[in-house]
Amino acid sequence: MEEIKIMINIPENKRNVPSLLTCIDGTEVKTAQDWINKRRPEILEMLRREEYGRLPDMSDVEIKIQVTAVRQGPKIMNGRAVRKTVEVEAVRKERHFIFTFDVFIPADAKEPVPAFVEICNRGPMNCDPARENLSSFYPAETIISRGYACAAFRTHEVAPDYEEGFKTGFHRLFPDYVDNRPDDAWGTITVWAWAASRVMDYFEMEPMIDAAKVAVVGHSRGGKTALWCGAQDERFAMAISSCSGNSGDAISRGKTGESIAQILDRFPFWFAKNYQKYANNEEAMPFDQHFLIALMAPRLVYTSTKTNDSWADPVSEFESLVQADPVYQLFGLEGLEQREFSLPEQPLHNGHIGHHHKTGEHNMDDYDWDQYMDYADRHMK
Ligand code: GTR
Repeated sequence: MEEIKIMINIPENKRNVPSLLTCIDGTEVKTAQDWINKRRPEILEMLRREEYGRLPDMSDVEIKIQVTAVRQGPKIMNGRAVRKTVEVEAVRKERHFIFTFDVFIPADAKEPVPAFVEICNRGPMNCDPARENLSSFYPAETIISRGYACAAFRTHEVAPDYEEGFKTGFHRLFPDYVDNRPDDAWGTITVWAWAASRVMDYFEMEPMIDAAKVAVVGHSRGGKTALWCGAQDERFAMAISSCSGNSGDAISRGKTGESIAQILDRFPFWFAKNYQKYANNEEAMPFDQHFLIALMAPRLVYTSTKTNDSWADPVSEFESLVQADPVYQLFGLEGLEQREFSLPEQPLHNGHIGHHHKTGEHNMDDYDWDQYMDYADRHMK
C-alpha cells in the first residue's frame, strides 16, 4: 500500500513544551492512525494519572436517567420552548446519589436539533431553570431562538466545590476511597466531566436532539471541565472553554498569573494527588495543556478569553492552540488559522480550532455566546 506522506508544519516551541507527536517510546507519530491508535490513548492515560485523576471502577454503579417533568406553554419561554426536567440517579451498594438538570428544546423544531450542555459552576441565578433570573452566563432564550437545544447542570449538585474529604455528592458512592485514596484517584473536575457525559446519555435518548451535534461548554473551572469532558467523551462534537486558564486551556510552562502551585494551594481537590508533583516544577511534566486541546482532534474545539483576565493569561491560552494545531494537520484539517496572538474582537472562526479574545474581565457573556453559536452554525450545524 502506498504510504501517504503528510507534511506537518510544526510551530516554534518557545516554551519548551513536550512534543505531541513523539510517543513515550520515542517513536514519531506520522499519520492520523498513529495518533488514534497509539499517541492519543497514551496522552489520555497520562492526563488521567498525572493531572485530573481517574474515576473509580464504575461497573457496579447502576445509572438511571429519567424525565420527571415536561412543561410547555406560555409560561415556558413564552411558548417557544419545551422544558424537560431530567433526573440522573446513580446507585452503588445501596447508596444513592441524584442530580437533576433541565433541558430546553425549541418548541417549533421539526427535526432533531444540535445542542449545548452548560457546566454551570455558578449559583442558580446564573442558570435558572425557571428563567426568572436571566443571565448572559447561560442565555437559554437566545440559544433556543437560534435553533439549538440546551441543558445546564449545577456542578455543586454533582460534587461540592470545597474541600470536604470526598464524602458527599458523587463521592458518597465510594466510601472505600475516603481513607485510602490512590494518588491517581479522581479530582472534582473529573466528576463534573462525568456528569456532563450523563447529560449526553440523555441527549442520545431524546428524539428531538441530534446527539451527533452537541457542544459541551463551561467557564473557568467549568471550562477546564468542558475540555476534560470532551477529551474523554468522544461523543461530543465540540468542547468550548471560556477563560479556563491554568490547568485548562493555558500552557503551564512560562505562564503568568495563576500557577499550578497556586491552583493546588486553593483547589487541591479538583485534581489527582499526583498533580502535586508539578507545583513549582512544571518542567518535569511529561505533558502540558496543549495535550488537552489536542485530544479534541479531529473534532471541534473553541476557546475564548478576555483582555483583562491576567490570572488566566490570554497569551498562554493562545499558545496551547498554536501547539495543538499539528494534530489537526495529521487529519488533513485546518486547525488554528493563525499563529500570531489574536487581537480583541477579531474572532478566528475558519479552522477546527476556533478562538476569540474579547475586551473585558473574567466572565462568559452574550458576546461570547454569540461567537460560540456563530462558530457552531458554521461548523457543527
Ligand atoms: C479561580 C481559580 C481559577 C478559575 C476561577 C473560576 O479562583 O484560581 O483557576 O477556575 O477560580 O472558576 O472562576
